[in-house]
Amino acid sequence: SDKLYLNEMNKKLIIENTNLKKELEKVRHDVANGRPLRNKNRLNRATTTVIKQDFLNKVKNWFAWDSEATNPPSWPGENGRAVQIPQNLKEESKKRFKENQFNILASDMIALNRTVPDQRSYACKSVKHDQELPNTSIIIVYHNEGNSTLLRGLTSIVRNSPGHLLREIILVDDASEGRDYLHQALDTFAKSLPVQVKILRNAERMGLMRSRLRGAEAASGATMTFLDAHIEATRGWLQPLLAEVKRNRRSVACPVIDVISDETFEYLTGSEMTYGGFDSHFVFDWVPVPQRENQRRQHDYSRALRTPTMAGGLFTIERQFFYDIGAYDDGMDVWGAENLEMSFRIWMCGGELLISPCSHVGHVFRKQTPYTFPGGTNRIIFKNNRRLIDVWTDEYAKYFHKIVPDLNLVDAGDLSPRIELRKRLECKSFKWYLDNIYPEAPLPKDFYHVGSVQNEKFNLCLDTMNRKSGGECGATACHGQGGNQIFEYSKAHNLVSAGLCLDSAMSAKPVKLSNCQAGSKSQQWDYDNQSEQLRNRLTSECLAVNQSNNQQIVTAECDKESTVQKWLLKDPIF
Ligand code: UD2
Ligand code: MN
Repeated sequence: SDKLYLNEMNKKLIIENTNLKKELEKVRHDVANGRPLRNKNRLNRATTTVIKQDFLNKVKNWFAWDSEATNPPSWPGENGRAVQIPQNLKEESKKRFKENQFNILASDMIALNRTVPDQRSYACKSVKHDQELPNTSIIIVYHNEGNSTLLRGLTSIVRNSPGHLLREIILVDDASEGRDYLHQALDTFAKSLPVQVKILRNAERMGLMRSRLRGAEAASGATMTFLDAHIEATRGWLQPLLAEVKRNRRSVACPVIDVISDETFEYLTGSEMTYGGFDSHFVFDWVPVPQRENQRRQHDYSRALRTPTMAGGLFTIERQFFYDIGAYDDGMDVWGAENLEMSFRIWMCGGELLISPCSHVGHVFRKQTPYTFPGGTNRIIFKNNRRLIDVWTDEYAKYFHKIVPDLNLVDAGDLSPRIELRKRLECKSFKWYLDNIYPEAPLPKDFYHVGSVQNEKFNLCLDTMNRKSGGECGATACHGQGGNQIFEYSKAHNLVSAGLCLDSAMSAKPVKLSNCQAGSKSQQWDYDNQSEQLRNRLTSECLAVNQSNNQQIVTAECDKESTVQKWLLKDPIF
């Protein structure tokens, strides 16, 4: 029976090269020489001593999907721990980082079925889920994905999901290049899983949006769950997502996204106190969950958050509702903007977007994308953003085009199908979305003026110079192109640009850009129409061009005659 067992394992083994075959021969030899392998632990032990680490990894994979199997806690990465790269492999791991923009060597050292601590908070432990949940088709698209990350993701899904809820797993290979392991070896691995796996392979690069559309067409589950290809699902992750969709078929549910370190693959619990928003330049951002939302859910931290936006990669949606609400914009390419597009669409057209705090999935966050953007990164990202902005943001579209003038350099393609969709679904306005779903959005809402702030005499305009919080505000020749010269003069008397407030805590000093703080006097300015001065409420001094350094903005004792203190609010956008 040991031999049978070994044969059985042998069948499942993915043999990629003859070296591994030789190693397997060694194990066979050991068996023949009276070193029986009675069970899988025994096999693990035998293999640990007999064979090389890479072969051991293959052996581990045979059992990976078996949720009963656990690994010795000393194995690399177990219990979500960080992996230590041995000194002699450090060089190589650095060199190979760019293949995936994460440390694939660290990932390779971790068992496919590594344990990760249960991520659910105390509040979640007492939640009883409906036994009859809709099933789901998992859809994962990838272009040039790492091997062990993809396989560990699949393994974690199978191990942590009740089998009857997994209708199937659909993989869409978006024209990966080279990477032999994504072919026959992946097919073999997929067959070994106790769930149906369909692998679709794009003949040409379709980008993540159209790849997901292709995956969705092949799905047959009641719901669809989209995931990135470098994730780890954790205990109990699936049921809360399905429960939200069952409660309301127009709900789209995201898990909390935990962080898998791109360097060490340490598993770090994601925050349940942040949810999805966007920054002043309309890029997805995590933002703190406001008090109003915690009050709405009556401080029950097991209840879903109504999130303004989603990160984009991980969510469950009813299959029919996905189409009802407009699927994806198939005019978007490669990467970017589809997450906000879908978020706005869901809220504005009658759905709801949620984060289930009781569902946790880890994701390897990368600092850069490892893959190419055919046709140029900027062109693609600006195009996708135009398709988002021009269709969904009404009067704010003009504002975005002003603060990101490069948007006007690209052709957005034919928008009419999406505009048509918005009409057909009778979606609400973007203003409604801002007022009701995301009142904290870093966009001008209650203002006297949005445009440039100009000193006519010197032809200088306030300019953030693209500086971050803490940097000095500057002034440059008025160019009328918008961008960093767009300032909001708000009803709260703040001068705001790129989400930062003009701040003058000390008299006669350069004026800074700081994070806006409601009520902070150093950030409040009174505009006098007559004298055209901007007077700071803390110092009572006036905003002035620094005469010895034209690029700099200072405050000075107010003097109605002084030409450096005269400011006009010009070029209104709204
Ligand atoms: C985030 C989302 C991602 C997507 C993106 C915006 C999470 C965790 N991830 O970026 O899902 O919404 O924001 O567009 O929320 N891919 C292809 N073909 C391509 C390019 C990418 O199949 O041409 C795959 C890629 O291999 C990966 C997935 O699409 O599996 C997402 O790409 P990513 O991981 O580079 O995006 P990420 O996590 O930075
Ligand atoms: Mn990703």
